[in-house]
Amino acid sequence: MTSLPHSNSPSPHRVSVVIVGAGPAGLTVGNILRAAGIDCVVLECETRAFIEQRPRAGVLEEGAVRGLEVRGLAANLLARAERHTTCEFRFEGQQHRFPYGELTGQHHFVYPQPLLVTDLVREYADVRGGDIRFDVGDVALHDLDTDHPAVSYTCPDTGQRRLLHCDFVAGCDGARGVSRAALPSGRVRVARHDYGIGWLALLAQAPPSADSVLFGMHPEGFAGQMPRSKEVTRYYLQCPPGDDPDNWPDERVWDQLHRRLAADGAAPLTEGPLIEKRVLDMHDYVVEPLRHGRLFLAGDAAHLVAPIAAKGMNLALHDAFLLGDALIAHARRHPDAEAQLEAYSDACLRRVWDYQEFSQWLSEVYHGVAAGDPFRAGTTLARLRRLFASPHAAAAFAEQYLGTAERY
Ligand code: RFL
Repeated sequence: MTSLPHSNSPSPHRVSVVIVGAGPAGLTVGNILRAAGIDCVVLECETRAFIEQRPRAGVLEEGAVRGLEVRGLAANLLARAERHTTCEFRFEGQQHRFPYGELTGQHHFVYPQPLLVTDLVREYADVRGGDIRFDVGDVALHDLDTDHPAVSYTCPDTGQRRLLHCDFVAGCDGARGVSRAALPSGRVRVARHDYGIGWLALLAQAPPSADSVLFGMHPEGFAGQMPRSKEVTRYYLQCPPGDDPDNWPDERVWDQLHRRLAADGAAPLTEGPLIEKRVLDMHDYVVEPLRHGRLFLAGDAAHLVAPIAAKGMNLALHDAFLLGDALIAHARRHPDAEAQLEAYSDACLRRVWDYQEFSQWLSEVYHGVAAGDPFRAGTTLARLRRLFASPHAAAAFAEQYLGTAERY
């Protein structure tokens, strides 16, 4: 946090809420506030075209989609997303279909994150008339532990510093933003976990090779397939952390995908041009608490979950629903408003920790066979077999995979 700068804008502007970051979390908070008639500004350091094309997530839990739907934010998603009720584990050369939809009565929606972001920007800016400023520079947060915080930034057109006074700041600027860094050390705890594993994240311009998510547990490393659309499929290959994507020419990628996802009776993979190839180091963090004074963190700014269990965007949306509702209660002077704001952090963190634990459990399932340790390989295969031998184990997995527990 920095001290308040002198603004060279003609008149410092005042709004109720400044939202830093136009990802799923920030745009959802913005839409919720606009629908309630609360004035807010979204500050985004990238251009609109960039954020509407940035490829990332695709798997959404039914609960997150219903949360968007009741807020009028899911029309396109519900019309276009594919529904998934089954995933498939491949290990020891065999296919094992896992019908989690039957076990939970719910399903996943598969809808690429750039489409969701496009929908949310359009609804916020073009339909609900929200103020969003793209391509801003050097966002800085000020006076967060007073009741008159402010946010400054550099205007892309004039190069001048602008200052926005507000009642609250929503820090929704993802894993590399400035909001988390504005938290005073000593007042918050950041818990970290490093899996010591890398994933080569790939996007292939090709239809999915199977109609469900595939998890391949292989002695040479994990491989996964996540359908994104009829034209584009995401694949993952376990690799050393920090590996260079240049070590993975296309022929090596397809060779390893074929080997690691091979199973008796499985259709061959459908190859296509690889349009994204990047190495992700698998690590997590959780900030506690998610509030400092008038700053509330939401989404990846507050907690990063390695994409092992496809949970990050789901958590970001869950935070956004709670934060949006709490800020509305405050703006409407609801008697419970302060309690709702106070409860925000704990309510989010219970689900965050549950999902982190599930990701850690699933990481061992994915990677144990390739750990080079026969003991870990043995226990990993026992875990996998248990999913298909024990209805209780299967039900527990399905509940965690879809996030359907009654309480967190
Ligand atoms: P985002 O999406 O990162 O948005 C943050 C926004 O803030 C902007 N920003 C700033 N703006 C102003 N000033 C600054 N100083 C700023 N710094 C940053 C950024 O440009 C950006 O627009 O965070 P948010 O909203 O919290 O959303 C989180 C999700 O994006 C993330 O959790 C998911 O993508 C994770 N994830 C998945 N989650 C799922 O639930 N299901 C999945 O299937 C899934 N697959 C994935 C994933 C993440 C992946 N990668 C790339 C790590 C697959 C992959 C490969």
